[in-house]
Amino acid sequence: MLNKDLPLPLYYQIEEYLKRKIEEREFGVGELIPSERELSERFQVSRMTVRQAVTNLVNAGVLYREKGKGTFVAERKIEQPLKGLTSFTEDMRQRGMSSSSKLIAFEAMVAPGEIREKLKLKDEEEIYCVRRIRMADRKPMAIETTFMPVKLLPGLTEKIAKGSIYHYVEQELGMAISHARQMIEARAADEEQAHLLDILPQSPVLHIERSSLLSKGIPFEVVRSTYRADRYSFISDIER
Ligand code: 16G
Repeated sequence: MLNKDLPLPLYYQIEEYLKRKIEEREFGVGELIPSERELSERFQVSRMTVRQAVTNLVNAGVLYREKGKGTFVAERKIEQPLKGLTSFTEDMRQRGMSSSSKLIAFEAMVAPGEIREKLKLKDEEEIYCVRRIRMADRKPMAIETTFMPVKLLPGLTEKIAKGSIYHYVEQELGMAISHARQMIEARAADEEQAHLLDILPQSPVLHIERSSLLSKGIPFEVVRSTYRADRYSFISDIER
């Protein structure tokens, strides 16, 4: 029951109630939750209040709506620790999920200015531009555009790019990946990203830019990724 004397808004208390039911698996993944009418009767609140709670949970990726059908429990988000320089393939394997990639672009080109600077290349040096949709258990999670100097990975092929690039760099080429700097920011999906990620345009996404170095401080990749914010959260442990 809701406590009207608490200084917590009623919609917030309903959100907590729904989250608890999901955690206790009373409402399982993919199951329909009670309708707005049922919830407003159960809690003796207006449908506006219920709608606010449900909308907040939809925006947080806990629930999803299907037109004409109702509101359902979403799969749990992938919680990605922000430590350890890991690859998508490793991250998925660690979770017992399958990883695959849809290759949407693979080309060699002269590096555009900004990328050239980040990869510390000379004017005419070429890069590979690899664009992949990264899938976990066959569902699209992220779009990743990777720029790598051709001179460091001269034998890169489409087949390799469909698998793990980190595996290729370390196991096949014997180079050590050692360090990366990463920036994460919130964005809204544009039409193309939404189409590729199977979400609605303007849905929240996480834009990540990673620059990675090999052991001697040699830059080997700049990666621009767009992650589905309803499927991913990034977790860091912090100490004081
Ligand atoms: C991760 C990295 C990406 C890297 C890729 C290699 C982020 C947020 N993540 O997706 O930078 O290029 O792994 O994965 O940038 P792979 O070895 O499976 O090809």
